[in-house]
Amino acid sequence: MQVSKSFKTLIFLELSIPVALLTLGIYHGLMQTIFRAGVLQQAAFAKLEYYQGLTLHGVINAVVLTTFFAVAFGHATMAFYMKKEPNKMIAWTSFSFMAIGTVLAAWAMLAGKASVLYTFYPPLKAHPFFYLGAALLIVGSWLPLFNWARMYVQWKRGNPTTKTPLAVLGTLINFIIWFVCTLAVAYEVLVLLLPWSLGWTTTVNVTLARTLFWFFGHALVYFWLLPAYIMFYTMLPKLAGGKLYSDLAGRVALFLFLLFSIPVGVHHQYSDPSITQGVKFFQGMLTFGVAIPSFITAFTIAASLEYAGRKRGSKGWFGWMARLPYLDTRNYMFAYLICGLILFVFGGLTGIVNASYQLNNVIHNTSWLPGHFHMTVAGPVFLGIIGMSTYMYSTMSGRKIFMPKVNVIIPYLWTIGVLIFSTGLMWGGLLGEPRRTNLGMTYLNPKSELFRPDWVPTTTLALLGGIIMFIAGMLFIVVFFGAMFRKKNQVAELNLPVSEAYHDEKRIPLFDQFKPWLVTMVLILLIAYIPALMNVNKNTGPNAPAFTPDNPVPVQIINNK
Ligand code: HAS
Repeated sequence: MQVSKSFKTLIFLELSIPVALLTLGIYHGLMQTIFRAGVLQQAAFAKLEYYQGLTLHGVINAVVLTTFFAVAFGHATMAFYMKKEPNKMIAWTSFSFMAIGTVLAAWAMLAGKASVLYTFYPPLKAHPFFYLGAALLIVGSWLPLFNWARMYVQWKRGNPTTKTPLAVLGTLINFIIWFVCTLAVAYEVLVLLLPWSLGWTTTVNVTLARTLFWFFGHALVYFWLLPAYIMFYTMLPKLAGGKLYSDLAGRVALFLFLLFSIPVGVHHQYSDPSITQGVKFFQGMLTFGVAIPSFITAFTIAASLEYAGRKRGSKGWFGWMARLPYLDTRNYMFAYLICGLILFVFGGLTGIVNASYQLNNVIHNTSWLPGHFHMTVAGPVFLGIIGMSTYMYSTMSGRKIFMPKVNVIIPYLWTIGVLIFSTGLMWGGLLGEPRRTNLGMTYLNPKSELFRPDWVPTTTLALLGGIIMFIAGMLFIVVFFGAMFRKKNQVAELNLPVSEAYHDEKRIPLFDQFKPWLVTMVLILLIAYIPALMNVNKNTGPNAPAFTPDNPVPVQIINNK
């Protein structure tokens, strides 16, 4: 499909700005492993402090990159399937909000005035520009939903009995989840944090802020994940040389995400004393519910891949696995997606460990956690994003891939890095190694009384994985920007791989409309969150003053000394 120059420029900016920032994000990832392995035994390196680097790492990689990509990919998907470009004025306004927000937050972090990590939990306090930046980024990313909803309604009027394309359904569901969950974080930022940061209030309600954050925070992970799921369902079977085993399974999975993505945030607060056990138990059960669409996906995609392998002439039960196009340089998206799936097997299983109230007591706030989430957000999510960014840039600009052989190796290198890295972190976590801690200052410094020799092998393993991931990440940046210097030598068009369905399944109206699902979603949300907020209201102690991450004394007392 041919698209206008303005639309192309918009997509290129939405892809390339976060990829440029990723250089900083990846660098700070490597620095984390170096600090934690005790190679550096100091609070800062190259004038960037440990927590400042960790904040830059989390915010750039997990918030900025993912949000810009979701919007760019959503624009491409909607335009491709609806055969119509979104309204450009709305799209550019959305981009401007997101870009200004990113600049404000980046300034605050680089100036060392917002070392509050990507969860920006109070009582850590940031400069007002950080909160304002976050709010602008979020509001900017809301606008496309209204744009696409209009396109969808118009399309549906002309095609009332045609099944909504799965990719369109996924995009709309993802941004509805995003809109609903960000309402809570918008309240947290605008009503609790910004006035506190501006000095209009002196203390903050930490428990309320955390509960509002996690109303948003777990749905956030599915906002990251769903673009990758759209790729798994609508592209991977085709890339593998087969068909999608069941289109209906994809629809069921997507609608289940709509129901269960948000009312599970309390599973991040199992250790918070203000929330009672009943609420924790209920949201814990719903957390097992949110794993169901991923199990559906695992079986559906495995069946699709098996079909592809058999079509390619495989024999026996597992022969199909060997027949897939793992190293085909022209079909490189397959490599990115299959590696993401392999990592997600482990990311998903560790998620189920986290979800169990009892097991969570063992791993909460240990390095097990980053072990889990690097096999999810740095697994299918990151690999889907970087593979698709290269693909979209190359096809829409008409430029060939730079270093195609390296391009197809990157996901495997990254996967090996993540597997080593996460093994180190999770093994360490089981030995009690804390997350978000500059271990080189104490526990990994042999001169310290607190030295823990049993954490040397685990952090060294994580360092090794971190170095491999860093190399793969930098190679991606070279491949992505390298394409910009190549001559245009192919047709420039918006063209996404489209998987055919294996079965000709009839359209079931329930799985092709939003209303019943939205009503159920709201009901479950109310049942899950009214008691949680009542708990917070009843059991929260006094508000807290501001702290910095490296000092147990409130900022005001330090400043008065
Ligand atoms: Fe999680 C904490 C539970 C999924 C990200 N999670 C986090 C944090 C992040 C994160 C960033 O219950 C840390 C937040 C912080 O900073 O404090 N998580 C889960 C559960 C799932 C889950 C039950 N998480 C994700 C995804 C993420 C993500 C997805 C990012 C994208 N997580 C938790 C809990 C905590 C938590 C607790 C809080 C812990 C605490 O104490 O703080 C589920 O959605 C997982 C379901 C997934 C599956 C896997 C299905 C497998 C598939 C692959 C199939 C492979 C094939 C290939 C077909 C059941 C689909 C075959 C081909 C061949 C060739 C073999």
